[in-house]
Amino acid sequence: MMTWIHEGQLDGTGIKPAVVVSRFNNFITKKLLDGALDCLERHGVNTDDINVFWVPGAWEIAPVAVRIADTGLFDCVICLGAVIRGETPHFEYVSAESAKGVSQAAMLADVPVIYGIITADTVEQAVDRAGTKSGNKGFDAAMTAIEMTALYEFVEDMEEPIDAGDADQESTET
Ligand code: INI
Repeated sequence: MMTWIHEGQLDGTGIKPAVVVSRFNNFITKKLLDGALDCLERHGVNTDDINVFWVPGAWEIAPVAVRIADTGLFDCVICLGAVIRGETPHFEYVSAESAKGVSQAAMLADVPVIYGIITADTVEQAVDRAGTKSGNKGFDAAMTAIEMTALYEFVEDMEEPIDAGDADQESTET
């Protein structure tokens, strides 16, 4: 008896990522983008293979992400934005709908669509998550994208039954 464990490897060699990033609160989103690009490049992604798409606000991220995924030209789509609570209920709508939209895009797309939108009560909290106290959520989203791209590719190529000959680096026998 054996159990096969499958995990995507953190190797971005050869992958073609798209990044969708919103301009609203761009003092934060620029930092998220910097973090994402840093992560992609450190994990072997070729700079020339990265495409960045700017959109006005978090609301616009998911509709663009769906269309980008549908082109079939990219291996993953990384969504970056910053929704910061203000005095109006706008925050609730924008944060909830942008999260729902990215989730729907992820369900429908053939490639991973990764959620890297910060929702914060204060500017300080957003700053913390964009490269200061709490790391950089853009970097984290890019890391997730690399892992999920490898896992999707592995799952797509899987055949039944799995035997030792089918195993590659992503599979570990326990
Ligand atoms: N867009 C954001 O990305 N972050 C916000 O904090 C935000 N707030 O709070 O209003 C925001 N609003 C704009 C929205 O995303 C759309 O661009 C706009 O409503 C046009 O569709």
